[in-house]
Amino acid sequence: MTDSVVHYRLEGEIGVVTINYPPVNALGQGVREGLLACLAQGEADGAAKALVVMAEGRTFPAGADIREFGKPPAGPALPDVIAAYERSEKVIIAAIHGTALGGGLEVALGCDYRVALASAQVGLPEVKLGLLPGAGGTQRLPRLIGAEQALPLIVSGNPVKAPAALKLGILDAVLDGDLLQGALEFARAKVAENAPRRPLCDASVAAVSDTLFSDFEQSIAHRQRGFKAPFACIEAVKAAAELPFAQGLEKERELFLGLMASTESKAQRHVFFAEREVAKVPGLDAKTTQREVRSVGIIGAGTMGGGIAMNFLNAGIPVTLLEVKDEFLSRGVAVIRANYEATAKKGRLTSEQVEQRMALLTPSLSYDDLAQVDVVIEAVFENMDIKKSVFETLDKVCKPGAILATNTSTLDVNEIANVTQRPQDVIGLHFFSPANVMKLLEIVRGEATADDVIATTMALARRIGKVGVLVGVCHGFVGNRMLHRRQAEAMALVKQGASPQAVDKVLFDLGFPMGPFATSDLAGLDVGYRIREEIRKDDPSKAPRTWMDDLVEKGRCGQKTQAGVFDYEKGNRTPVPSADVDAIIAAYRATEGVTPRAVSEDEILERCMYVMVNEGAKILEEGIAMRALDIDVIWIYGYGFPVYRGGVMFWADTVGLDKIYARICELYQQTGEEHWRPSAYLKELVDAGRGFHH
Ligand code: TC6
Repeated sequence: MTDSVVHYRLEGEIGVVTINYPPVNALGQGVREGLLACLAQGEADGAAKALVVMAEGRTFPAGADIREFGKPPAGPALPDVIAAYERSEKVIIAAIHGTALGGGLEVALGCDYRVALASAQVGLPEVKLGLLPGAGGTQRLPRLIGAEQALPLIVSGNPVKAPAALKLGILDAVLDGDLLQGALEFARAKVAENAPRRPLCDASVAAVSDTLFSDFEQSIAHRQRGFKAPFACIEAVKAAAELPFAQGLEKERELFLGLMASTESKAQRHVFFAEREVAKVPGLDAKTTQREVRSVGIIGAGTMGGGIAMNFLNAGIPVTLLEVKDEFLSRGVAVIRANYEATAKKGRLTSEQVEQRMALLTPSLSYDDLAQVDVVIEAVFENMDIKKSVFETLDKVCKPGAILATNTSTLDVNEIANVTQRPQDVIGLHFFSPANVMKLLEIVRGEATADDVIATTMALARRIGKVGVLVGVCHGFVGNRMLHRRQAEAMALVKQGASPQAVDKVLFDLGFPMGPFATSDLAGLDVGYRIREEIRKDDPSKAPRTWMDDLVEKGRCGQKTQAGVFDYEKGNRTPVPSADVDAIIAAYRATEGVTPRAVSEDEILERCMYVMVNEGAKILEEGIAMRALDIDVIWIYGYGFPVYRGGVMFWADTVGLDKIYARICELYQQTGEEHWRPSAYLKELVDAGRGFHH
């Protein structure tokens, strides 16, 4: 095994250690063993005056092998491997290409010099897995570039490109052309000038201001609420600044082991793999052909259509944007331009890039302009009759093989597909608002949707920077179907006696960016009101009146009217509890004959969350989502569920499915409500003593 993953050879007077462990040369046990063995070979090789460490394939090691985490450790440990390189008598040069991340960069920090191709990136992203760089990174990087520069790199986990890393002092040279030749040349020059070894363990950290660490902690406190790792990273870098190297390493290890055992890190590691796993659709593989996508048509230039269009323009894909009236079209195009110009003002786009993107946009008032596009996405009003008529027209004008997608958030994709003569080409692409920002894309497979249409849209999602999750057809699909259950429970809790702010606080404290009612205020209360009014016209019993209807009828439509479930000061998005709303709710309770009671925080948490877990289990039972991890990814990227809790279903496993199931049964008995009918799949898991994620 050792022989196959790390090799040693002599190139003139330089010994070269090469790692070859696809796909990303992760520092698994075999690689660690190989690195030690090859170091010993290089040290013993009298002809080798210096050593170069590099990797074959895509990249210099992209980190420790995450698949080994949580398993019994198998030696040699990475910190020991790095220490051996650092102690070597020979000058060692790390030659980097691709992404030297985490343990990969830590290996390079154990070398005396670091060179990289201009296209390479380096970084310590462990914090994104709920960890810290636990192989000496928090001690060596501050010794190399100073604590002030090391802190943001370690705490954000964001990689830097080679030219920036050179400026920071992480790299000693940026190379063009062939990496091996460049690294050999660099090594020979070091040998010729008798360059010294430069072990970072012998260096000290440049002095820092007294308040550096406390200021930094304060600066991230709001953004990193609920996360453990960023704060542990700061503590570890502080140890580097204050303690001798060996003691600093001990502190780093202690913090690292604490994080490794934490639920937060387990959750973040689950999300890392889940995010990659969602792209793998059982039944489809590399052999499934894909249709070519060179252009896209979008119907509807409103907020949603415009946002969807921006995704494709950003990815360099031409868009034809269709509207029924010139006035709507001009407004939609102007909003897109204004969005880009606002980004340019913040320095995140050049004005040339703005123009390049706008040049890819063709506004149109005629369906005929969609005749040659490869994909059409309909983003018109959420009404079945309107959608059907759009698809009837698309069926007539679009070329054979064009993918016809609907952005519906609730309607039956099969019913829409069946108005065309080509239901195999129809699919749902459910973007989340704001569509140019939110990373989630629910890809809704209809009964007849062809495999290559699924494969093409999954790949297209990735191309436009979205996380695409394949789901089946049902009202609200996965995300909104679960959300509707939570919203109904939140409303019921208020009806029974909880205040809206108490409900919001519990979910905010769980880690959501905002509570359900603040979210409703942001979206606008009138949207749901109009839908409920439509339903009531047909059958009032299908949408019983709630206290939220009373708010809307009193002109409280949410943030846009500075009054919704909460009050808002002009220009301030902070929700403020409202005495008027309390009175409206009290009057509503009185009409409904409800005597308010005290509702505990535990009850709020259980009812709002367990109802989603039960619905999620039913969604799995019905095959609407393929795996629990798909639901987790949907909640993280579509609804701001805290990453450090791993998604709704992962969270449920950490609470214990037996506990959740027992409470669901109790609530079903008490209320008889359909949404509390326990999921058969959930029961099956509980009986088998398993979790959603085994
Ligand atoms: C660390 O280093 C701690 C050190 C202290 C120790 C004491 N391990 O993302 P892709 C797999 S913590 C195992 O699709 P890309 C990935 O699952 C680590 N597997 O490719 C996927 O497998 P699949 C710090 C890994 O080109 C395949 O490789 N490092 C690892 O879009 C391809 O991945 C990080 O956090 C790994 N470390 O992006 C870096 N990395 O094909 C994590 C990847 O079976 N990695 N795989 O699904 C990345 O950020 C990206 O993978 C990338 C490549 C930028 C390297």
